[in-house]
Amino acid sequence: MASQSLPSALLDPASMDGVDLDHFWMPFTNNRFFKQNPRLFVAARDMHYTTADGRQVLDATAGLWCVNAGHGRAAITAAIAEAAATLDFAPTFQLGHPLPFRLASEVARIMPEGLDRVFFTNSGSESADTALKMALAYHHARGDHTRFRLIGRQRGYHGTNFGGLSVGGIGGNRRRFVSQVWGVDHLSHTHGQAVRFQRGMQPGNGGLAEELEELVALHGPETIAAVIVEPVAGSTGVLVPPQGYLQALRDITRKHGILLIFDEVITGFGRLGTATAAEYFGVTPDIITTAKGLTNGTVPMGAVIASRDVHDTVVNGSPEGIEFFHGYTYSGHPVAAAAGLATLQLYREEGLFENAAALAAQWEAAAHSLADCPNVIDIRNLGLVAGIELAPREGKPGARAMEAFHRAFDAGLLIRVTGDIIALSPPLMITAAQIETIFGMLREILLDLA
Ligand code: PXG
Ligand code: PLP
Repeated sequence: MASQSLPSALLDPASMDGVDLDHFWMPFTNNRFFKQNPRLFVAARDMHYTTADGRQVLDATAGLWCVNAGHGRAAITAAIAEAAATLDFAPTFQLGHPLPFRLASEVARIMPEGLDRVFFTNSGSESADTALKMALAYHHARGDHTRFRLIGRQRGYHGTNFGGLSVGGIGGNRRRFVSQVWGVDHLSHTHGQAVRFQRGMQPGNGGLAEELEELVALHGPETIAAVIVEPVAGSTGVLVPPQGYLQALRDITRKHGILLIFDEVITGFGRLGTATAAEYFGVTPDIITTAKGLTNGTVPMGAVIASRDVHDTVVNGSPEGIEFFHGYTYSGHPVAAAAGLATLQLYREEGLFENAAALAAQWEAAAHSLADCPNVIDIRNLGLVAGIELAPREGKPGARAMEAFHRAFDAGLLIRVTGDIIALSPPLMITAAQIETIFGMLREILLDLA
């Protein structure tokens, strides 16, 4: 029965037997360095990973901003196993099954008032491209055929597919891929150089949102379909918006008939202590994109939540037949939808968003306690997110933070670095004591780092 014993040996994540590092071309990785210096996790439970050499590593990043309920949660893994055993796959093109309908209702329940039509994807990148296409479809259905421009923001991250890449504003991700979506423009990012070590939101909007009026004047409002922003920019290194900025964007987009998209792939599902950043800031966009925390990172899935108006305009305003020519084989996949249902239930039962809100002030104080460490040039925070910016080493941008990352890993702490910025975003199940541990360990590392 060799054919039956084979899979479990292959699937054992705790065994390095027969692992060859050559074939997996790793994403966003220095492959040549990694394969000389591999760092592997083999298990995870609650707030900790276990490494291949048997050490515990405290997860200060919720994996990649996605494991909001903590690792290895039994209710979620049981739901996944049951769904896989009961209905492994069923199409959602012209057919259906109950799970994505149930999950869509549960997602709609925690979205801002009026946003209750849910389109499923498999990632944040697909969510971004889906939202942009929805915006184009919306204007088209209204007979507004000249609105094709999409506006993003410098330093924005909306994934790596062509749409999200085009509105995104991270040069390194874009430069080698010349064939991008046409007609895109960008707002300035929101990081005021003058304001450093600001706790929470930056004061004053500084006229940043009003730049949108300039783009409207430049291109003509009748050519602009949508503006997409992360309410708090995550991937680029935690940029918190100034007070009033998002509301001003809302006012200007509404005035000109432009749709506003919040990319909440990171901020969605409790990161700021509320279900969405839209709720946190009290500003309701027309479309919200999510992924990551929707399934607690267990099964790939994203969701794009549209306003009733956007949905009804596209669905009722299209000719007979398919209304929106878009979708993925796995949109509403049963195993992912089951994971999503169990995840949302866990967030609710354990009050995890509330826990994040309750700990945000302590998190802020602990993060800013690092202000006196050498080479720390800025600290930013909101909810359970913090960015700690280090001065770059002369001629070697990113090297200092990367060394901090390696030292932290070896000391038993998982942090995330982007350029010379350390980004922290722990599972929302974190305790007050674990917050002190994270920043205590970071202090030791920073004090010792040249
Ligand atoms: N939008 C936003 C706002 C994101 O943060 C995506 C879209 C793309 O999601 P997918 O699932 O396609 O990766 C993201 C993802 C980091 C890091 O280290 C951030 C992301 C992904 C991986 C690493 O900051 N954000
Ligand atoms: N490429 C080919 C050749 C396909 O047939 C399909 C789907 O049928 C895709 C890409 C898209 O795959 P997905 O629906 O998983 O995004």
